[in-house]
Amino acid sequence: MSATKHKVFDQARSILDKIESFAAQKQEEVEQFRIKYIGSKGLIKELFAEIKHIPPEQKKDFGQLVNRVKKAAEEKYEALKSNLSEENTGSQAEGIDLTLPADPIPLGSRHPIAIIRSQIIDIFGRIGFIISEGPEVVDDWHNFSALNMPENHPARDMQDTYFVRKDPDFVLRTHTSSVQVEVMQRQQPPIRTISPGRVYRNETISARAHCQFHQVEGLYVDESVSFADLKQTLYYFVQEMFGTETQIQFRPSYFPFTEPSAEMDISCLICKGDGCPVCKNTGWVEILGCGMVDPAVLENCKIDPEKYMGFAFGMGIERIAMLKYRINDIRLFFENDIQFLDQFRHAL
Ligand code: 2U9
Repeated sequence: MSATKHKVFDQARSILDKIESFAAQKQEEVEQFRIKYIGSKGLIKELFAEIKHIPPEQKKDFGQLVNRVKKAAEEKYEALKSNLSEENTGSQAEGIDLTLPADPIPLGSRHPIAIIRSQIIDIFGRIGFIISEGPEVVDDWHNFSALNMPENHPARDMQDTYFVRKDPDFVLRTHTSSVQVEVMQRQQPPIRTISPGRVYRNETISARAHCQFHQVEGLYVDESVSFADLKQTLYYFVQEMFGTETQIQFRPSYFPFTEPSAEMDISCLICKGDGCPVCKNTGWVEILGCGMVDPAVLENCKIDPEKYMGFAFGMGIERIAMLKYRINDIRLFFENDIQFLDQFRHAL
């Protein structure tokens, strides 16, 4: 093989290597590649021009090599072009106005139950109540027995309670009192705590009732706690939650875990007491239940009822939210309808 043959064959191979290892960051570099190799005055054109100087017996080999170089250059060029247009960089990107504002990312908003829950926690927090939380699956004793609901009590009825496991019984808590039972077991008075949380009851779902809802229960146990303390605490809550014009009234009631027990109404927010469909023309709307903790409950939780007494109350967060935001169907809270939820974007 002649020296000349070596030289042009080597040149062609070296060009092939360079083509294969070529990489481009910018569109201009791709264009430079095209001009250098594929263009009408490019290196591949020069290689083809060399063919006529190659001895006839080597023409076939050289021709095949040059065709390989040409094919490699064309393939590389196509690959470089599509890579860069995918990455959208270089001069092509210069056609894009990078100062344009980005598409807005839709932000979520707080759920009305979360908003009201925070407000309630805040209001009671200002007078020294701390938050207690606990599990949603609890044993029979924490949900019922400790709270003066012995085995055949109607509140334990299968209709109302979701059983998770039988014997020993575990249930989805029907109220957050189970959390406060645990607090009392752990800690001696003074106790001043609220327990917000989700509860479950086997109810037929309708505009007014759901099988899951949220409660806040409060508990205050100390050496000298009276019904007057309970009334004053709840009056403060109502003033903060519904405004200073709001009136309250108590009606006697019955709960197994409190004695005496009461339900508390507030003057109707809609008609201010004149009478309307929301208050069924009574001028009053019930918002919570309350009472003095039954001494038997204190005793069950190893707190001396001779030394200590307490008050407790419980309210449904959905009920408070429905009154505040004038919502007439409890199911809306659980449907995650964006149009419904979006209305509370500016609520807090
Ligand atoms: C302990 C002892 C007593 C909490 C109380 C109520 C009255 C009450 C209802 C309001 C609407 C439940 O969400 S609702 O359906 N609750 O009427 N709850 S007294 O009493 C307690 C709590 C804990 C240890």
